[in-house]
Amino acid sequence: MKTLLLNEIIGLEKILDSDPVAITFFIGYMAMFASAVFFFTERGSVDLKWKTSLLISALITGIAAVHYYYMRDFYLSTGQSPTAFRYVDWTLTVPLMCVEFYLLTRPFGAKGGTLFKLILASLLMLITGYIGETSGIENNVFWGIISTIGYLYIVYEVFLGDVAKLARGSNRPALQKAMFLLKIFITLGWSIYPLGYMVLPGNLLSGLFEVSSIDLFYNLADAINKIGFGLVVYTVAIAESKKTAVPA
Ligand SMILES: *C/C=C(C)/C=C/C=C(C)/C=C/C1=C(C)CCCC1(C)C
Repeated sequence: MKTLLLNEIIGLEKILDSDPVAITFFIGYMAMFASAVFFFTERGSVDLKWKTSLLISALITGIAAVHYYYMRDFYLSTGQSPTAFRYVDWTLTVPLMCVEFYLLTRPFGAKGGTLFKLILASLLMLITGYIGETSGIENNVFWGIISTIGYLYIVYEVFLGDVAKLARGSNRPALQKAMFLLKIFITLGWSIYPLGYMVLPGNLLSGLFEVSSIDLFYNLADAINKIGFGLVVYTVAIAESKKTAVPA
């Protein structure tokens, strides 16, 4: 029993030494976990109306941490991409990121309908992306294109649609700065995902990297987007809370 455990640990060490993808699963897990604890405890430093936003950030990184825990094990024991875990994670966390946009612009008149459209678009993006990753090489590009339509709709909403209009009309510098940064996350940060998808066999960039490196793209993108997004929300929450604080 004891030697079995030791052998397992030594095996694990070897994998970690030689496999950068495995390392990013470990780092991703720890980083998500630490961020969740951070956002959750920092709820105490902001005004009441910002507490929900920080709670959502904590949920996004917390849900990701749990999935990274399982994805890491799955990858270590099979050497395969944990596609199902990945998409369950995204299906929970991407709509929550839409909720963050809604909460940021709600004081300036955001409507539930806008949130609904964002969530619908993200579900279209993720469900078709999952089909594309699992339904075989021939269908890979087709489903990728459908998924990209959902993605582009979200980009449109944030740059030109209701979300953009409300943020522009708000005359809150902190909010406008946050919206500017979130736009960068949505365009540059989120574009890492379709890039990773395109290295799958049969897709536009296939052969450029090893297939397993799709997880390298996804793990990097998750860390940037989930933690970075949360930090932007945190920054605006702190800035806006100071403004309204009553000196004792
Ligand atoms: C925390 C997780 C996030 C922010 C995940 C975002 C995922 C995407 C933006 C995925 C996009 C995809 C495409 C635009 C086309 C190919 C398939 C996907 C699902 C990888």
